[in-house]
Amino acid sequence: MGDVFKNVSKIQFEGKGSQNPLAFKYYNPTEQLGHMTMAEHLRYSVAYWHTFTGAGADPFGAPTVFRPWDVVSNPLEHAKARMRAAFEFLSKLGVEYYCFHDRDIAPEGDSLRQTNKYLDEIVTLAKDLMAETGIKLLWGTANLFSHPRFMHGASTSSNADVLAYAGAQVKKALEITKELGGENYVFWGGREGYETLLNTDMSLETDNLARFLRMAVDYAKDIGFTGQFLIEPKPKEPTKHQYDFDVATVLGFLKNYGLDPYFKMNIEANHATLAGHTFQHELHFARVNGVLGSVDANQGDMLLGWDTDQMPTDIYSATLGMYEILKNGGLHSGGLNFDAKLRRGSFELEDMFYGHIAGMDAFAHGLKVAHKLLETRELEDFVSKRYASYQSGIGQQIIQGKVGFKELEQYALEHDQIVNVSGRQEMLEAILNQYILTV
Ligand code: XLS
Ligand code: NI
Ligand code: NI
Repeated sequence: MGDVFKNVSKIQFEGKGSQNPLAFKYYNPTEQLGHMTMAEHLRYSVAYWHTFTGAGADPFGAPTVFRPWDVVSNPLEHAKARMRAAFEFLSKLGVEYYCFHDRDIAPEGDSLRQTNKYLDEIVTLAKDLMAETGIKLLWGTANLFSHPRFMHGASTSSNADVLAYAGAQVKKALEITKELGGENYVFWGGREGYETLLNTDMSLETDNLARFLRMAVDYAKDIGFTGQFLIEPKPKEPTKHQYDFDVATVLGFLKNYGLDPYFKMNIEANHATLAGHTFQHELHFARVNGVLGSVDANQGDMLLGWDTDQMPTDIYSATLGMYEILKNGGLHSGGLNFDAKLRRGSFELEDMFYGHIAGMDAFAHGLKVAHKLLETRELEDFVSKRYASYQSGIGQQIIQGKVGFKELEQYALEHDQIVNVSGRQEMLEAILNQYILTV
């Protein structure tokens, strides 16, 4: 392991009253909530790309971050030094999982063969460090968007050679994810979309996307990879229109191609808001359709129209997110992956801790509130009462499929003096605030 974070010792839980910025105020990993500990509920994960590989560059300026491991100039040695530091950071933060793209952890060589060799060497190191620290791989994925070869897409490229290259890359990424005991494998289609329909065969592209996913399912079977496949919806950026727009779009796509039994969703809060939804909406829609798999925990900025990937500090959104997750019976093999980066000006080493502690405390607080809400059933009881008309009489007959328009007409002619009751939105919002403020 590395010794880069010399000034920071293992982050401890100090509780609500603590003023120490390097301590948890709400996240107490061993605290029991229901039949699970906080750590078991939350399954936190750090995103390798933002926290270890990202360096603060943006379209207007150079990187602002220079980490201690960046003094190493040989690309493979650099990747190793970074990985040792990564495991030191994860251990000190007390997070049990991490996630990576193939190209975050190892450099590209001059050929695919060379690149795969680099990857193998890094995977050997990762295996050792994982055994030493007990840290696990939540999910692996392949970066099919950064290299210029993916300018027209990866599995949806107009160039068949690119689709073949992407297939080779996912094959390798699946193998290393399996080797490292990864619990899931994610597809986020960074370049899988289009810029203009004037040059696009959408029908061929979406068919190819489905063919590609089918190949992944088949190959996982071949090698005995039993992790959960996840798709991460996003409506735009980098392409103008991403094929995986939101959970509803992806679910329709999967069903259309008969792929729905093999995939669940990895829901990112910032992607939800870019699609014009709330984080809770995406989680809820996925949950009621049985496809809530994992979460990329971050937040956007309501005033900006792109994926700002900020640390999730909004306790309101975290609370409603945890409410959906608890109602889902947890995330099972998924987790809460901080797909979030520090602001460009937060370039010092300590900021890595401050950012993650803020996110971990926000979701731990959210978990406690959501747990309490579900214990008292205050919101749930309200909702079931609101729909009580479907438990007897005509409502029950509708649900049982016993009536058609003729029977509905007959009923309505006899019951045309409709009585409605209030939806009580403001009262419910006040109740929610009360729970948030008293935990
Ligand atoms: C980008 C995505 C990406 C995925 C993994 O917007 O969030 O980081 O999580 O490829
Ligand atoms: Ni993401
Ligand atoms: Ni994102």
